[in-house]
Amino acid sequence: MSKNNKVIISCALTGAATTRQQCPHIPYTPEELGEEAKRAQDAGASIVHIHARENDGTPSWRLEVFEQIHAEVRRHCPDIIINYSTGGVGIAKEERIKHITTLKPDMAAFNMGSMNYAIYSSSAKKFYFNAVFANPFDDMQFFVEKMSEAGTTPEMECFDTGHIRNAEPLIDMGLVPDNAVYSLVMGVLGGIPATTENLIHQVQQIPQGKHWQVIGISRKQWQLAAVAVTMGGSFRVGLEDNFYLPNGEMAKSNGDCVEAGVALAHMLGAEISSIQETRQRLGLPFRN
Ligand code: KMH
Ligand code: ZN
Repeated sequence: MSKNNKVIISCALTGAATTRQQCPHIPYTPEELGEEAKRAQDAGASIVHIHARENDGTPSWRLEVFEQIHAEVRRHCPDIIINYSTGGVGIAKEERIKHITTLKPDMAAFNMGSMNYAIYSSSAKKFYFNAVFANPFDDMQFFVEKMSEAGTTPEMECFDTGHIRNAEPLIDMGLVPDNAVYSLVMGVLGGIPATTENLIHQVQQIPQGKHWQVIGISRKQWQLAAVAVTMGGSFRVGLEDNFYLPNGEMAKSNGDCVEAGVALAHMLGAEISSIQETRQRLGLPFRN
């Protein structure tokens, strides 16, 4: 594998939909997020993707909480690439963007279309979560314009094939910067299933030369990460998307998740991109 094609590992530290009843190691507070960012960085992650929570774990959009998170992550990890969530169900778009316009992070998740978004248990025969994740084009245009004003690079989260295509009109309008990253989210109920064939199909839809990563939900993440590495792509790990290590044990920290990702990439003969290398490759000079 050539040196300029090193694997970029992102780590999604916490998410918003899961709780410590499911995994006791999920970070909630700004202090915990700072410590977990450090564990992820020390293990080899160059990007951390972060949602805010209140101290009891409920999702938060309060600017004060994001400010505390920003300070804690920067205290532990002075130059790691910070990527904040903008995804929320039933939350006004202005609320979902104000931490971006204020804190101007390196990157932000840019959700590329509307969909059903559900978690279903076949043993309980019921949905644990069942919502419409609404991202109409007007809202997408609003989000990408606000990111552009903030100088924040969009990480385009594509949950299905149509979402990759949804980038086209926005690119045509000149709203998407050249260094925007394609994230292929796979395995959300309501989006594309997490299979190797589907990942190959998704990658074929991406314009030549664009950087991409796969975001596999649940334990399928490891198989998809391996396929991504062999195709020259990158991947995301972390407790937002998957609690389990390849051997089936629950991860005890985001550092464990990144460590397993690094081992997987090394096993396939790939090298891991450092923070500086990732900043250079994605055109993300240090700002704050
Ligand atoms: N939980 C991911 C599949 C966002 O944060 O804006 C979706 C996500 C979107 O990461
Ligand atoms: Zn997220």
